[in-house]
Amino acid sequence: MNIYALSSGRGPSGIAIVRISGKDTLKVCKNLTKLKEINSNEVNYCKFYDPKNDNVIDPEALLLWFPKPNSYTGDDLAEFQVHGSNAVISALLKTLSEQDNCRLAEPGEFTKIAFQNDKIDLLKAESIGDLIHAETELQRNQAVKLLQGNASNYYNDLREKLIKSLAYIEAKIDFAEDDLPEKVLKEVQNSIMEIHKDIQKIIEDNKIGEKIKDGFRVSITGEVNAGKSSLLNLIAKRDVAIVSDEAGTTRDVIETFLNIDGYPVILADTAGIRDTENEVEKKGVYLALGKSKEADLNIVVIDNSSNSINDEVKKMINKDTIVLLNKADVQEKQIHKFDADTILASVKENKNIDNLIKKIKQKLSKKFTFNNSALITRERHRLKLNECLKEINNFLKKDHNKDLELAAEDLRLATRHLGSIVGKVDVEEILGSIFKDFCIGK
Ligand SMILES: Nc1nc2c(ncn2[C@@H]2O[C@H](COP(=O)(O)OP(=O)(O)O)[C@@H](O)[C@H]2O)c(=O)[nH]1
Ligand SMILES: [Mg+2]
Repeated sequence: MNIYALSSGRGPSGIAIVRISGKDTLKVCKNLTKLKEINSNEVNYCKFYDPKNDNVIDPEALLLWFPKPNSYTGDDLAEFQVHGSNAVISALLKTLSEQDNCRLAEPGEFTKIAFQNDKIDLLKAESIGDLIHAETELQRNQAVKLLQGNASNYYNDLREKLIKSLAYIEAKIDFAEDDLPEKVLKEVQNSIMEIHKDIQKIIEDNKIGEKIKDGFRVSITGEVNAGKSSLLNLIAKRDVAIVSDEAGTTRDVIETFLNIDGYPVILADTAGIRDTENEVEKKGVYLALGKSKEADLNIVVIDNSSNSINDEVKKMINKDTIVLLNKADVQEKQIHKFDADTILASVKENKNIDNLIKKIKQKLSKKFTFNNSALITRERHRLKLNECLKEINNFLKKDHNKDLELAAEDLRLATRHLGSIVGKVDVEEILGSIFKDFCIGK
């Protein structure tokens, strides 16, 4: 079967790219362009026709032809660059659908085939997905590093060390009678303990890789009518939340994804904290407290022009929070003091909000070390590493003079878990879940 899809975004655009991959690619190309000769790995200037009736679909187009195995998928592959109108794209896709053995690709199918043809490993496949979805500089940088293979190399090295240790142990089992020096076993144990330490270190990374991929959670909480929703709208540069001088307007949690100076942030506006008899608002307050608990950073907004502060809100303030004393346009003197980073500002007049943004970045970068080598970017990796650690622990607990064979099995399982991160073994079950998040055409 040959697969095809629009690989660029939906039109209208200057140029659209349609891809086809499979063993009949060249035949289809010739059929649609009427070219006798198609040069590989070169730009072929051409027209696209509907071979059914010889109607021209696009009179000025380009065709790139990559014979296997030197293509993205590892199979024969071609890319058509046509004018990016919806009508041209539709006509071309329809014509392709009428060719023998051609069907529309599933999401991520080109990349899945690349993986199956050993062009890329699983981590690379995932990082291609991350690069396509990257919205901020941090996300792009992380995806680029993964795509260049730094995590793959790291895991492969660890895995090879495990395999080497396993080989020694197997030799010891097979040649029990012979004189393998005692110190070999000791060395194996030391090496495994090193690996254990390395993996432990990767796991204790404060989830930085996942945070960069999915966004840091920043929650806006505080008193009613303090200007929380106004703040969200100002930072988001659009009206996401309803602003009103009626207290208790916001009840649901309103989240918006933002690029704050390169940092991917999911900013949440929540209901103001106060005692209320209204059932719906009560639920809102409950949700707000939950959000602030799970947030990576809390911004507590307080009306600087009001004299008293709600006790519940006071309790939310600590060294990890940022206090935004709002409405400085009404009261320019700071009348409340806190043992926390405090910014006196006016959302209404957009005064000092730039300092709030700086503070948000500062707090996040202090809490999370951006050491540029995040290795875990998905829960999948974390699960596998934990399983690997479990097996290593089982190995280390055993009496190697007695239970060497059972211990070897622990190591084998540990190796398998580590390998499945990169995609060395047992991958079928995880394939589906990885590639389904891709777009069609990639
Ligand atoms: N004077 C002044 N009013 C503000 C400021 N920020 C928000 N407000 C007003 O305060 C009221 C409550 O704002 P809102 O954003 O809905 O507060 P929330 O209940 O905390 O979400 C609205 O009438 C806003 O226009 C500010 O910096 N200065
Ligand atoms: Mg509100």
